[in-house]
Amino acid sequence: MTEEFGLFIGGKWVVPAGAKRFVTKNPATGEELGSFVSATEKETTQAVDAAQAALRHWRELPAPKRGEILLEAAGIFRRRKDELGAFVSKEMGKILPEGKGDVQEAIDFVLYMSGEGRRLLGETVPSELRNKYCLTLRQPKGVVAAITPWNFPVAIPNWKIAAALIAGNTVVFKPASTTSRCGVEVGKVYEEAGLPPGVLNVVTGPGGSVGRVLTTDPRVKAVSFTGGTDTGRQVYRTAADALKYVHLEMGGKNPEIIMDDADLDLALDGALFGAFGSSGQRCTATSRLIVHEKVYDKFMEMFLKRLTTFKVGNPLTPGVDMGPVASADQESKVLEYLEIGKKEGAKLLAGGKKLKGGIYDQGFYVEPTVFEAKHGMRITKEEIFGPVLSVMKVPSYEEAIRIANDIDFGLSSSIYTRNVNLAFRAMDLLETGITYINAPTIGAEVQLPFGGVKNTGNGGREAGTTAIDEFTEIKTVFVDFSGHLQKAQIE
Ligand code: UN1
Repeated sequence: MTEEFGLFIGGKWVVPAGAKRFVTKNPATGEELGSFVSATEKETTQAVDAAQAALRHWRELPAPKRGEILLEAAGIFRRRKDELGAFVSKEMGKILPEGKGDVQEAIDFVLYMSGEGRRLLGETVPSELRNKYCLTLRQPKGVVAAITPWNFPVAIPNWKIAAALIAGNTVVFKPASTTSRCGVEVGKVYEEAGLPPGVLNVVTGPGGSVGRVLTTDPRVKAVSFTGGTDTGRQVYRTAADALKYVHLEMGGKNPEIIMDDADLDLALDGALFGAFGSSGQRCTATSRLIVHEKVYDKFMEMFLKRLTTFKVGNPLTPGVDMGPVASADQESKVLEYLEIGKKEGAKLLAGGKKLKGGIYDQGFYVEPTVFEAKHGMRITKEEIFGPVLSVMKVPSYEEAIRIANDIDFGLSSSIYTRNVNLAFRAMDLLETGITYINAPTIGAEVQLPFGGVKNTGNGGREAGTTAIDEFTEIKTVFVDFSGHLQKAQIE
């Protein structure tokens, strides 16, 4: 019997009368993982009511006390790491070490934010007048919405939730429908940690109803969204009418450049992990490999040889390198791109098909695929979000940088070279929010800002020192203790 879950509103798990339901399924086996309420606009509004009602008390609780609750939550995530990691793997298909890594990333960030409760730094700045202080404070925005994707179903919600909470906001969290079980479990962790009722609300259901309320209700002051570019644009447009602050984290088409002086073994490990980790379903995934012509043949021979021992299978089975893609929708999108690649004349070097037979018939398994492509083909420009890598040969460093940048996205990039001058120039030249030197395009750490330029985002950065910027208003305060009227600017 599939376990049934409610909505977490005002500190209670509620099941509205006559609620419609949907189930999530393991993309490796088809096993059902839970049945969830498909929330309507009415219930989403109730969640906003609860968040609004909880705001005053929560924002007035001293930030270090809020931090103690986050510390508690981090401990619970740690205690439940293996179990939650398995939920991640079962619900979206990444292999177990990566499922646990997803939870670890949440733990890291929640811990980091719990300490932030003792900082939340403002500034003190000199005044142009005597006996006057000028300073800034950080204040919460109010009720904020967290709309999150299925590819990091524990980490990404926590990037938003923990940063919002430490700054004194209350949250309505809408997990991706595909990974509602992980979303509900995140809610349960905060409930167990002792978060007061209404401070975090979890609303499962479709973007149509839940997303509409979160982007239009005037009480929601900020919307933090991670997901596809089309949906992100729609969120931005809708929320613009109510002048909400919107933070968007969207797609990528991330290049790994391999120069002729690179350590090829290192570059190979990086390319495999970057391209096929989480079945390529990371915003940061390596989807383009740009290889210097002098090492191209040698590198590709090494790459294709390694790929023959690369194991695709059930993500819970030890030793498996890659699981299925996350859903039927993902599978059809990826398969469509495989056809597009073949039609536009890219040369298939490996993979290229849906996997069939045995356990593969129970799930959405696609072969790790490598195309030799020409820059400009659709497969080199559009985000596929699957295990599909386009490889391009270049004659020079300049051409590598040009191709890397000739793209609408700008999240992550990487270059393998031993030449320190080229590496440092690349840090400046590569048009992405994140650049790696001699490391793959994936694997950002939470204490550093995360985000991208171009169509990847709209200017903000999550995580790192910037994490709380998206969830705080800066209040400027002037304190005049001179006892008489002093006029700035006027002599
Ligand atoms: C994402 O794919 O949206 O840098 C997030 C990484 C991870 C986060 C990815 N730490 O690959």
